[in-house]
Amino acid sequence: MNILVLNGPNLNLLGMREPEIYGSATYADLQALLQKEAHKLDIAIEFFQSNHEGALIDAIQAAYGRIHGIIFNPAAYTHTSIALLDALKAVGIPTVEVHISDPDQREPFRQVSYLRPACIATIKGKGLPGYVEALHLLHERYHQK
Ligand code: CA2
Repeated sequence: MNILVLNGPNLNLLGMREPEIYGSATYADLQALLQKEAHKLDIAIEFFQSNHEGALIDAIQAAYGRIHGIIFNPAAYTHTSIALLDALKAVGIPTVEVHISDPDQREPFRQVSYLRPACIATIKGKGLPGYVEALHLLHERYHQK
Protein backbone atom coordinates (compact mmCIF):
# COMPACT_ATOMS: atom_id res chain seq x y z
CA MET A 1 0.00 0.00 0.00
CA ASN A 2 1.29 3.47 -0.93
CA ILE A 3 0.36 6.51 1.15
CA LEU A 4 1.05 10.16 0.43
CA VAL A 5 1.20 12.65 3.31
CA LEU A 6 0.50 16.14 2.04
CA ASN A 7 1.00 19.24 4.16
CA GLY A 8 0.07 22.74 3.13
CA PRO A 9 1.41 26.22 3.79
CA ASN A 10 3.51 27.02 6.85
CA LEU A 11 3.48 23.49 8.22
CA ASN A 12 7.23 23.38 7.52
CA LEU A 13 7.41 25.74 10.53
CA LEU A 14 6.02 23.17 12.94
CA GLY A 15 7.73 23.35 16.30
CA MET A 16 9.27 26.74 15.53
CA ARG A 17 6.33 29.08 16.19
CA GLU A 18 2.99 29.00 18.03
CA PRO A 19 3.76 25.85 20.10
CA GLU A 20 0.69 26.61 22.23
CA ILE A 21 -1.47 25.82 19.16
CA TYR A 22 0.58 23.34 17.13
CA GLY A 23 2.89 21.77 19.75
CA SER A 24 6.67 21.66 19.86
CA ALA A 25 7.33 18.72 17.51
CA THR A 26 8.89 19.65 14.17
CA TYR A 27 7.93 18.66 10.62
CA ALA A 28 10.87 16.23 10.69
CA ASP A 29 9.44 14.71 13.90
CA LEU A 30 6.11 14.25 12.13
CA GLN A 31 7.81 12.49 9.22
CA ALA A 32 9.76 10.20 11.59
CA LEU A 33 6.60 9.35 13.58
CA LEU A 34 4.65 8.40 10.46
CA GLN A 35 7.56 6.59 8.84
CA LYS A 36 7.89 4.37 11.92
CA GLU A 37 4.17 3.59 12.01
CA ALA A 38 4.05 2.96 8.26
CA HIS A 39 6.93 0.50 8.55
CA LYS A 40 4.98 -1.48 11.18
CA LEU A 41 1.97 -1.63 8.85
CA ASP A 42 4.06 -2.48 5.76
CA ILE A 43 3.03 0.78 4.08
CA ALA A 44 5.25 2.70 1.68
CA ILE A 45 4.87 6.33 2.73
CA GLU A 46 5.94 9.53 1.02
CA PHE A 47 5.79 13.13 2.14
CA PHE A 48 5.26 16.42 0.39
CA GLN A 49 4.92 19.86 1.95
CA SER A 50 4.40 23.03 -0.02
CA ASN A 51 3.48 26.63 0.58
CA HIS A 52 2.05 26.79 -2.95
CA GLU A 53 -1.46 25.75 -3.94
CA GLY A 54 -0.46 24.74 -7.49
CA ALA A 55 2.34 22.50 -6.21
CA LEU A 56 -0.14 20.69 -3.95
CA ILE A 57 -2.50 20.25 -6.92
CA ASP A 58 0.37 18.84 -9.01
CA ALA A 59 1.19 16.37 -6.19
CA ILE A 60 -2.45 15.21 -6.02
CA GLN A 61 -2.58 14.73 -9.80
CA ALA A 62 0.74 12.84 -9.78
CA ALA A 63 -0.68 10.49 -7.14
CA TYR A 64 -3.33 9.18 -9.53
CA GLY A 65 -2.90 5.47 -10.28
CA ARG A 66 0.03 5.17 -7.89
CA ILE A 67 -1.13 6.15 -4.40
CA HIS A 68 -3.86 4.32 -2.47
CA GLY A 69 -4.54 6.92 0.22
CA ILE A 70 -3.75 10.54 1.02
CA ILE A 71 -3.36 12.09 4.46
CA PHE A 72 -3.90 15.79 3.88
CA ASN A 73 -3.46 18.78 6.13
CA PRO A 74 -4.25 21.57 3.66
CA ALA A 75 -3.59 24.19 6.37
CA ALA A 76 -5.06 27.59 5.42
CA TYR A 77 -6.07 26.30 1.95
CA THR A 78 -8.69 24.23 3.79
CA HIS A 79 -10.70 27.40 4.14
CA THR A 80 -10.23 28.81 0.65
CA SER A 81 -9.43 26.29 -2.06
CA ILE A 82 -11.97 25.08 -4.57
CA ALA A 83 -9.00 24.12 -6.78
CA LEU A 84 -7.75 21.58 -4.22
CA LEU A 85 -11.29 20.25 -3.79
CA ASP A 86 -11.52 19.74 -7.55
CA ALA A 87 -8.13 17.98 -7.64
CA LEU A 88 -9.16 15.54 -4.88
CA LYS A 89 -12.47 14.86 -6.63
CA ALA A 90 -10.71 14.35 -9.96
CA VAL A 91 -8.30 11.67 -8.72
CA GLY A 92 -10.81 9.97 -6.41
CA ILE A 93 -8.10 8.73 -4.02
CA PRO A 94 -9.40 8.07 -0.48
CA THR A 95 -8.25 11.11 1.50
CA VAL A 96 -8.32 11.88 5.20
CA GLU A 97 -8.33 15.56 6.16
CA VAL A 98 -6.17 16.16 9.24
CA HIS A 99 -5.80 19.26 11.39
CA ILE A 100 -3.45 19.51 14.35
CA SER A 101 -5.69 22.04 16.09
CA ASP A 102 -9.47 22.02 15.99
CA PRO A 103 -10.37 24.73 13.46
CA ASP A 104 -14.03 24.49 14.52
CA GLN A 105 -13.05 25.86 17.94
CA ARG A 106 -11.11 28.79 16.47
CA GLU A 107 -11.94 31.90 14.41
CA PRO A 108 -15.15 31.75 12.32
CA PHE A 109 -13.13 31.87 9.06
CA ARG A 110 -11.54 28.53 10.01
CA GLN A 111 -14.88 26.86 10.56
CA VAL A 112 -15.46 26.13 6.91
CA SER A 113 -13.64 23.36 5.02
CA TYR A 114 -13.89 23.40 1.23
CA LEU A 115 -12.14 20.01 1.13
CA ARG A 116 -14.23 18.02 3.58
CA PRO A 117 -16.77 16.90 0.92
CA ALA A 118 -13.98 15.10 -0.96
CA CYS A 119 -12.59 13.35 2.15
CA ILE A 120 -13.61 10.06 3.74
CA ALA A 121 -12.98 11.48 7.24
CA THR A 122 -11.73 14.50 9.12
CA ILE A 123 -9.48 14.19 12.18
CA LYS A 124 -8.94 17.41 14.07
CA GLY A 125 -7.66 18.69 17.38
CA LYS A 126 -5.58 15.60 18.17
CA GLY A 127 -2.12 16.97 17.45
CA LEU A 128 0.35 14.82 15.52
CA PRO A 129 -1.29 11.56 16.69
CA GLY A 130 -4.17 12.58 14.42
CA TYR A 131 -1.95 11.82 11.41
CA VAL A 132 -1.22 8.35 12.83
CA GLU A 133 -4.96 7.77 13.29
CA ALA A 134 -5.47 8.75 9.64
CA LEU A 135 -2.80 6.25 8.57
CA HIS A 136 -4.59 3.45 10.43
CA LEU A 137 -7.94 4.46 8.99
CA LEU A 138 -6.65 4.34 5.40
CA HIS A 139 -4.84 1.07 6.06
CA GLU A 140 -8.00 -0.59 7.47
CA ARG A 141 -10.12 0.68 4.60
CA TYR A 142 -7.63 -0.56 2.00
CA HIS A 143 -7.47 -4.05 3.51
CA GLN A 144 -11.27 -4.31 3.87
CA LYS A 145 -11.60 -4.27 0.10
O1 CA2 B 1 -4.73 22.90 12.81
C1 CA2 B 1 -4.25 22.72 11.69
O2 CA2 B 1 -3.58 21.74 11.39
C2 CA2 B 1 -4.44 23.79 10.61
O3 CA2 B 1 -4.63 23.12 9.36
C3 CA2 B 1 -3.16 24.60 10.60
C4 CA2 B 1 -3.20 25.79 9.65
C5 CA2 B 1 -4.44 26.63 9.87
O4 CA2 B 1 -4.51 27.63 8.86
C6 CA2 B 1 -5.71 25.78 9.84
O5 CA2 B 1 -6.80 26.62 10.12
C7 CA2 B 1 -5.65 24.67 10.86
C8 CA2 B 1 -1.98 26.67 9.85
C9 CA2 B 1 -0.68 25.96 9.70
C10 CA2 B 1 0.40 26.85 10.18
O6 CA2 B 1 1.37 26.05 10.76
C11 CA2 B 1 2.26 26.62 11.59
C12 CA2 B 1 3.04 25.77 12.31
C13 CA2 B 1 3.94 26.28 13.20
C14 CA2 B 1 4.08 27.63 13.34
C15 CA2 B 1 3.31 28.49 12.61
C16 CA2 B 1 2.39 27.98 11.71
